[in-house]
Amino acid sequence: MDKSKAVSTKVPFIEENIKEEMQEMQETLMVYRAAIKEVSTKLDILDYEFKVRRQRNPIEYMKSRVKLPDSIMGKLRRKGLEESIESARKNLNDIAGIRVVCSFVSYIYEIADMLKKQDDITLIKEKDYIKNPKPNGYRSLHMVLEIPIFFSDHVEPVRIEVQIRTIAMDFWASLEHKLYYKSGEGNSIHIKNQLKECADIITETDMRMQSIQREVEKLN
Ligand code: 0O2
Repeated sequence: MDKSKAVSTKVPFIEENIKEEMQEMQETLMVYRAAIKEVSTKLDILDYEFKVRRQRNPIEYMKSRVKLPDSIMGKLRRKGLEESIESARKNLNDIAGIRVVCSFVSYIYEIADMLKKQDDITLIKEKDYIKNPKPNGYRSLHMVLEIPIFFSDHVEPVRIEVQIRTIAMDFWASLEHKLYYKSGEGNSIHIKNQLKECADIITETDMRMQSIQREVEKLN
């Protein structure tokens, strides 16, 4: 058999496959990046409206990300689901994510309610880890929203996870994520207890800050 011929037919086929997969990945990223832009703009407008009408900015800062392919595949594996782009789009709610960091706890609920009221947004799922904190002390309001994205030839409903928390909650979650969250089992009870103690102190501080804010508002 002429080996050079066998190679020359196989390589273009593999290249074609890789090209197709890369194109699919690019299109998936495009869809989720568009959803992030859309929801971030909504949040920016709400923050701006607060500033103009009520002279305060409820949002301190926002962070957004599209989940990395490794992390997507890891999550599908942990959930026992098929590891493919199609399965990720069907089964995962947090490929696109926005974290909204607010000054006070009351602002979290105000921002969440204003988003949920918008006609083009559908609330798919909500987890209130502020009213019901996780046993490790994690607090945050999570919402999975679905929003239509208008492309040149079709409209696509896209899910995005919005996590809303205070500066204090974000401080704790960011450090806990680095120290503990994903390494999990290997950590001792002593470390767990210390992190939980810090979460309790932070909750107490958030509550005091909220009551100071109410006092200041009354004075004004
Ligand atoms: P990463 O790296 O931050 O993206 P479900 O959507 O219901 O199938 P899921 O995704 O576990 O299940 O939902 P949940 O409970 O709403 O948590 C999703 C995200 O919240 C996590 O994403 C973290 O960002 C954050 N989170 C949840 N629990 C903790 C915690 O104990 N500590 C910290 N620091 N963050 C937490 P990922 O994909 O796990 O990770």
